[in-house]
Amino acid sequence: MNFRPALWPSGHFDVRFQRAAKGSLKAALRNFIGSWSHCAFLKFYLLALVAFGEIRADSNIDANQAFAWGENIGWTHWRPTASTGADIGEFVCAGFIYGANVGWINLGSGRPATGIYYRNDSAADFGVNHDQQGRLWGFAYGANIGWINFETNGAPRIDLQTGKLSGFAYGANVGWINLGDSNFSVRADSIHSGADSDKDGMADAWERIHAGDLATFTKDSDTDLDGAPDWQEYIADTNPRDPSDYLRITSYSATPFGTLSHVAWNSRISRQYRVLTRLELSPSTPWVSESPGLLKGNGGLLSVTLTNLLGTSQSFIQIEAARPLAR
Ligand SMILES: [Ca+2]
Ligand SMILES: [Ca+2]
Ligand SMILES: [Ca+2]
Repeated sequence: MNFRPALWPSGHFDVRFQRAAKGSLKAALRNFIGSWSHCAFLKFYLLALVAFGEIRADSNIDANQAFAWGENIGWTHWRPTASTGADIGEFVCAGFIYGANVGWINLGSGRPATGIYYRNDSAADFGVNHDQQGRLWGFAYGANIGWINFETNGAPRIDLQTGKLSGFAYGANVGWINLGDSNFSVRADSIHSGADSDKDGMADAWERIHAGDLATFTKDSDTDLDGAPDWQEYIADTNPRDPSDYLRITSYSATPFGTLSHVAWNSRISRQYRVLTRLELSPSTPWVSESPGLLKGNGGLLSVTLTNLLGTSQSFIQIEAARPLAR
């Protein structure tokens, strides 16, 4: 066996293993959008955003799947405009939801005081957090309706593969708000990594969780000397301070003549994986993505069975990790 960490373009990285073998709602929603989008309040609000320098990245909510439903408050729009709408991040959410009956609801500033998660212990540091694994928790706030709690009973989540939200948020003044079910859902097209202020390829929040600062990890550092640079450990969400934890193939087996090959590796719930193969390492032989494409991490060993290596004298297998819905 020959394990070789290797760089991979586009912010991914991989480990390689060399095998030596023989072998109806829509119209109503449009009307809703039309009814509020020209109101004076919205224009005033946008001007206020410009004046206070609060313009941020565009909302990552899909323009065609942007509504949640509250039995007591009707539809709420998670992307009232691209610049004001909700932003689902890897660590925190930000931006605004708008409901014709309840006004604006703030998901947070996008700048938690700790630089990681909102503490939700004061009006100066509130918002909805994301645990990197799909669970949403914390408080949103509407000036007209008070606090909206994203908590355990409502089980609010984002599906890391589809971007669809599900579960409920609860406000004492407005009751339950359904984020999505089999009939509709708010859906995010991407999940933002959050700030990378030192531009080293690692989300600042992840650096703070593992190092407590932004200075310890650099573009070239490998803090635990396990052969996987810190930035690669971020992409794979492995522990940059544990030399026994890095993305690697943990087992491989094949039937005679390569009829079936079985490969397994350690995975994280917060990440997705792709298996690629090639017969030669020459540039003219491209990596080929194996079915079924992106695989969801489960926190344990993931495995696939390959059937296309029959009769090859050698093949190379690569596991690629990626942040879910990365853009
Ligand atoms: Ca950083
Ligand atoms: Ca390392
Ligand atoms: Ca490590």
